Amino acid sequence: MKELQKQAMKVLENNWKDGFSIPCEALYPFQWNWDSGFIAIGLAHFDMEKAVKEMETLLDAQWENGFIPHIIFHTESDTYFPGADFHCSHLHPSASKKYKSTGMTQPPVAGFALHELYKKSKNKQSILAKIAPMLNKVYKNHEYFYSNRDLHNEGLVYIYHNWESGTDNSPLWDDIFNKMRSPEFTFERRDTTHVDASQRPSKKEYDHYLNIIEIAKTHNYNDQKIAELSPFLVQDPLFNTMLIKSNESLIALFQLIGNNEEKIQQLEAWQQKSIQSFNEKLFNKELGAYIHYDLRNDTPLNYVSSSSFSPLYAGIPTKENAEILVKTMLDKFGNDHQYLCASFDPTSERYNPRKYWRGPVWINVNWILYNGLKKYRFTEIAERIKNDSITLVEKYGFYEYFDARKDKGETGYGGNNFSWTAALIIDMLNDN
Ligand code: 9WN
Repeated sequence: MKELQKQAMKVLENNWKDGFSIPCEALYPFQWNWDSGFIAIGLAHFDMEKAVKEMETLLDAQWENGFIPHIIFHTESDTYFPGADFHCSHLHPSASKKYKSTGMTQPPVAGFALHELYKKSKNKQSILAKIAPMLNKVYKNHEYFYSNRDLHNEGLVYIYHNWESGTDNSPLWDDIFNKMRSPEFTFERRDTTHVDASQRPSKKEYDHYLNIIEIAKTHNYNDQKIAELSPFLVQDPLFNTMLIKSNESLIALFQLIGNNEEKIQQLEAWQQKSIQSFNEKLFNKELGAYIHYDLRNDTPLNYVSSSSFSPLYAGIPTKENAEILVKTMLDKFGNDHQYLCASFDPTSERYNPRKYWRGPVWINVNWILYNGLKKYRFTEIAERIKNDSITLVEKYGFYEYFDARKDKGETGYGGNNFSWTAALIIDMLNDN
C-alpha cells in the first residue's frame, strides 16, 4: 500500500469520534453534512462499517420534514463559533429532538455517497440491506427540497445562506453582500485562533452570515418566510449538481432493491425537469460556463468558479457544452503555472490565491471535477486534476485548501489533517 494512503487512513482514524468524523481537530469539532458524505467514501476503502455508521449518524439527525442540517452538534465544544446556542435549531417545529443542529443545510451528497459505498462493497447484498433504510431518508430529503425550495417550480432549488453552498466566502456572494445592510454583531471569532486571519473570511462577512441567520431565526426557520425575506436566495450550480447526481444514485439503488416504482418515477420526473432548467437557465454561452442565479435580486451572477464545471459530474451538459466548459477551465484556470482547479477565476480581480474559497484549490471539488471529466472521457485533464491533487497533498500535507500557483505555494492553508482531503485522496489513489 502507498505511504500516502497509510497517512490518509491515520488522519481519518484520528478524526473518528465514535459514530461520526469531525472535519478537523479544534477548527471544526462537530459533524458536517457534506463532509460526512465525502469522508464515508474514503472510509469505505478500508472500514465499511465506519462508512455506514458515518452516514447513519448523519441521517439520524434528519428533521421530521426531511431536512438534513449542515452541522450536528454532538458535543459541547467551544472551539467553534457560531455554535448550537447561536443557531437554536429547536425554533423549527420539525427539528430533531435528539440533536442540536444548525437550521441550514449543505450540498446534498448523501445519495451519491451511499452509491459509492455500494460500488466499493465486496458484499453487495449485505450493503444493500444496510443502506435501504437510509435511501428512504435521502428520498424524503429530496422531497423536502423540491417541495420547499423550488420557488418557481423549475426543478432548481435555492440556498438561503452562503454556508449552505459549502463555498462560504466565494467572491460570487460579494454583489449580494454589498447590497445588504447588516448590523455589527459583537462576538468572539474562534476560527482565527486556529488559522491565520488572512486565510479566513472577514469580520464584515461574518456580520452578513450572522444577519441572515438572525432573520431566519426571527421566523423560526420557516421555509416560506425565508423565501420571502432572506436577502440571500441563490440557485447554485454546485448544490443543484449534488442533488441531481444524488437523484441519479437513488434511482440506481432503488432499482437494485426493487419494489420502488413510484419513487423511481418521481425521481425521474425531477431529473428531467432539473436538467432541462439547469441548462436553460444556468449556462452562460459568453462565459462558456455555468453560473449562479441570484433569485432575490432576479439576476444572474456572471462569474466563473470551480462550481461552474461541477455539472459534468451529474452528466448535465451536452457533449458540445462539455467541450466549451473544458476550454474555459483550461484557458482561465489551467496554464502551466497553475495546479487545477482554483476555486475562483484566477483572471478576475476578485481572485485571492490564499483566502479560503476566493481562489485556493479544494480537494473535494477536485474529486467532483475528476469524476465529471472522466465521465465525459476527458481522460487527460481528469488525470491532471488527480495528479495535481496528489502532488499538493504529498508536498504540503492533508490541508483544507492549497495555493493554485505552482511557484508561489509554500504550504497548505486552513486546517491540517483535514478529513475529506484524506478520504478523497484515498479514493483517487485507488481509482485507475
Ligand atoms: C461553515 C467543514 C466546513 C465545510 C465547508 C467549509 C467550512 C464552515 C466554517 O468548513 O465551513 O460551514 O466555519 O468555515 O467552507 O465547506 O463543510 O469542513
